Parts: sequence; C-alpha cells; structure tokens
Amino acid sequence: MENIILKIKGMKCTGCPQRVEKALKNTDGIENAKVDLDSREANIDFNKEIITVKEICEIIEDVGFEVEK
Ligand SMILES: [Cu+2]
Repeated sequence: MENIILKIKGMKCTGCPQRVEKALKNTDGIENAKVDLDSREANIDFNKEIITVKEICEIIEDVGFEVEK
C-alpha cells in the first residue's frame, strides 16, 4: 500500500472535499481517501499495482478541481 498527499486547487465549500473523497473512494485501487478543505490536502492510500498517481490526478480533475504540481 502506498500513500500520497496531493494539494488540490479550487475547493470552495465543504461540499467540494466531499465530492473529491467520494470520487476517489469509488475508484478501484484506492483504499482510503481523506480530503481537507482548510489545508487543501488529499491524503490517499492506494495500491500502485492497480492505479497510478497520474490516474488519481485525473479523477480529481474529472470532478472539477486541479492538482497542484
Ligand atoms: Cu464546494
């Protein structure tokens, strides 16, 4: 199991981190995801045999946010 913390841009209200969390948790290979509005950080446990960091970033972008590079 791998862990990564990504900085997310564009979250404005409490619904935003919930949306990101839900999308991540519904994804194969992601074991757990916690997204914090104040720090803008997404703390993600994932299985690198199943999903890449690039694919995780794409999921976040698909729900309307940007990952800080
Ligand atoms: Cu929002």
